[in-house]
Amino acid sequence: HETIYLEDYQPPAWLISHTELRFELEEEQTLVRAQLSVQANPLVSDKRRPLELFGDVDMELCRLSIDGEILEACDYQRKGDRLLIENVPESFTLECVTRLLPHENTALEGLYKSDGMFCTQCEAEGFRRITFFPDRPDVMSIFRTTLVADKALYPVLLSNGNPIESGEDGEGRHWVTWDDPWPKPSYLFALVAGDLAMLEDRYTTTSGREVALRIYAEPKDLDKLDYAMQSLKNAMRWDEDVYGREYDLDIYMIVAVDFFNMGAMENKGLNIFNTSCVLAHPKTTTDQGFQRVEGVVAHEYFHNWSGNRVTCRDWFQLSLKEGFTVFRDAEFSADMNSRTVKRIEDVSLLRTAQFAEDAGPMAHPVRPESYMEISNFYTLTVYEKGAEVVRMLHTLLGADLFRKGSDLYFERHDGQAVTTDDFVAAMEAVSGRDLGQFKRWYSQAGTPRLEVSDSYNPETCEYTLTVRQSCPPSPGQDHKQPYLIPLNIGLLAEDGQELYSGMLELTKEIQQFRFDNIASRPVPSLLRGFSAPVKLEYDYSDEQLLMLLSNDPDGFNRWDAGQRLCIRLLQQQMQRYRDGVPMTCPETLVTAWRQLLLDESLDPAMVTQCLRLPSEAQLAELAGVIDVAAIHDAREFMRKALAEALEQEWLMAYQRCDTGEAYSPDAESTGRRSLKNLALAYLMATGREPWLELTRQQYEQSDNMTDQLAALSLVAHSEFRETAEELLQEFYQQWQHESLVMNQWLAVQASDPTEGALERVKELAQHPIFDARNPNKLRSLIGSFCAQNLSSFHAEDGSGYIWLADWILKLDKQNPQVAARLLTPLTRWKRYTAERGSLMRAQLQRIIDTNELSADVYEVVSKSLI
Ligand code: HT7
Ligand code: ZN
Repeated sequence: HETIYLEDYQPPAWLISHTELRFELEEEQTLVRAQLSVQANPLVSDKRRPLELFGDVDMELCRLSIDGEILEACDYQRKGDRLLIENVPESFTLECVTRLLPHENTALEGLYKSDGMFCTQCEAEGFRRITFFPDRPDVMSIFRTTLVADKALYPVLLSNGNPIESGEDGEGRHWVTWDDPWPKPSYLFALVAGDLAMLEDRYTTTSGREVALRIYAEPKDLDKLDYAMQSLKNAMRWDEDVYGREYDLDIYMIVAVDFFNMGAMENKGLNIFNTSCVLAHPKTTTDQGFQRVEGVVAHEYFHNWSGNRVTCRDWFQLSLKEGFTVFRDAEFSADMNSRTVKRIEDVSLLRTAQFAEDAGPMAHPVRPESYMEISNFYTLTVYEKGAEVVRMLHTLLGADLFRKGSDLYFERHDGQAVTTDDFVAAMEAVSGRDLGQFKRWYSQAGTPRLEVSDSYNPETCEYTLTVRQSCPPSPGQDHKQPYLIPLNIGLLAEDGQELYSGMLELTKEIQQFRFDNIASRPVPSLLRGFSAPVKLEYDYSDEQLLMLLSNDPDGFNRWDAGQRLCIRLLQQQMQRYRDGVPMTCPETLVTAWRQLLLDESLDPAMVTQCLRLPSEAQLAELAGVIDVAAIHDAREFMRKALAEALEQEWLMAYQRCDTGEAYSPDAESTGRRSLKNLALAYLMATGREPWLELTRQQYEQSDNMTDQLAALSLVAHSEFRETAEELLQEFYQQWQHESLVMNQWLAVQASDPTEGALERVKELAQHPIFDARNPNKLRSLIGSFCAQNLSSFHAEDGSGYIWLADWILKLDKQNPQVAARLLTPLTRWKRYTAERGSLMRAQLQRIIDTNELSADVYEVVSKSLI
């Protein structure tokens, strides 16, 4: 398997001004005729470079011609996935006919079938499974596409842009031609053909363009499209208000498909969505599901500018579009809901999963330097850390200059394929700042560490903060240069009064900051709002953390103070567990939590965040050596202790939040439901029968999936095994025809940590509802077991590891992208205790010893074994 390097980038020698495609879609095969208008790139001086096209090794080439002259096999060379033609004229028409077998395409890249409908996925390199083409993002072309198919089976025929012509051929087949006036890279091409229902609405842009909004799905799901439509309209308005960006075509389409490798895809004018990210109905979708739909619909819409109008020069620049677009969608969601809660959720994900990635064998910079398979780099680092990098620019420049910078970036580069350096250059131009040091965030991997200490002189009233920054080595990068880090802080008096707030800019390895006229020793509130993606250490006392938890004006840091305290207490219990000493839950924590629970003036969504113990995954990320049993038992002990100590208060909170109002997915109702269900979870943690009854009652009486699923999962994970079986069976009977609800049913069971988990997931893999070709089903069963059920996956005998490796070997032949992603938990073997680590390593070795692994799986396994 070949490695591609950023430093080897060469501009394309040949450009394609226009691409005309004709698809003859049939049940047994699809014929694709592509006509490319090819011109030599005037900016490339070496005129002898051959025309380089990419095409999948297994794709059947039926005909190739230049200006009507058929090329014989000796006129070109096929080397792996490349096709080279030497001595071509300065400008010519290339015609190419390929034969595809979409019904056999289980990898879900290129043209494939999802539940009987044809659809495509071309990012990153799927277009080369459709036809031979310079399938690289810096070759942008104007596409015209004709789809021909049986009219009864596929009444709806869609592609990018606007429909310009259609007709019938008299033999039950019909055709539609679509024209997209905007030049685009091949990864943004899309088509859909199927028997689809549609929800239609309209939107008028600020400048008066009338846009038809159409969301397509299978007819049974037509009643689940309203929320996505409302989210789309909100996103369109927001992008006009906040970034001055308008939509640029007459139609915007979204299609929901059940077989999809990721969340959604921003194809120009024709987004294709995983059903899990677009369908929403109170009866079948949880609050979390509603929020995901809102966020993903906005994310894909925002790509129309950050990604489509201005795209990436090469795939090393992926974060140019993804980091920026995640930042944009996070700000949108923050504006639509609670800003602090959104920030807490995003930072929690970063601290658990992205920090773990940064510390693992696949660690890479936000702008990677090399890859074997680009699909492996659609990572939390590129997306979430990339968004944090953009957020830091926003923090350093302030909102106004940042907006000027983004305006300049879009104006300078509209219609171009550019780099992260171009993005930063626009920010430099508007601010007059040199951001050279800042760019290390793009080129250096690993999570920086900030060690903060302080001193106070009561005589001079001077307070000094000393900050030392460092960054651990990562693959291929032993030494890191200091970063430019915006550190937002506040200084609080003992009584909680704020004495100072502002931003410090760190540029050196060690730096001191002096604050004058500070009347008494303050408590520092550090890294407010998580102003940089770092690990910050400061030796807080328990009392200081409790003070910050009740008084910090920064909501994020109030939550963070509580989390720091819980983490410290949990780590102490883990040590007690290992020492064989009884665990304890300090009264100070109980008192602080009681205050939070009883204070009716607080936002229930914030209270929920504060009263949630750090997850097992986060405790694992923080551990030097991961001891799964100690983490699980210490956390369970604390959960039960807090449940029992505050039983009355949990019940009061439950009753207060159980308002009986009709379901609405708005932020306030969502917040109330989150506290209600958290309270119920703690009541269930006491193990007492009355709460089982209350949970069962909620299960039976709720009018929405949030409350029903919360109740189901609490019973299913409890020691009340008989009721668990009964409710799981009842739930299955009720929802067996709703595929997305069945995914939740699988996930609830796969994440059940009680005895016999592996046997249960093995049985579920045989259940008729499970379909191993569907990535959502695989993620619900295998993904949930390996990532959410740590004590079962890491069973002492290694049985969880063997089960996962068996699946990887099977899936690699079928869907390499999904196989490589599911593999992640095994790659972290170095972090675990020696016995577990060697059992995990043995399974990685077993996988790599197998012949003919895909590049996707080979890259992940080989890098993990180094
Ligand atoms: N830009 C989209 C990426 C994507 C993708 C990548 C690899 C394989 C399948 C895929 N489906 C979608 C998603 C996004 O960030 O908007
Ligand atoms: Zn994206």
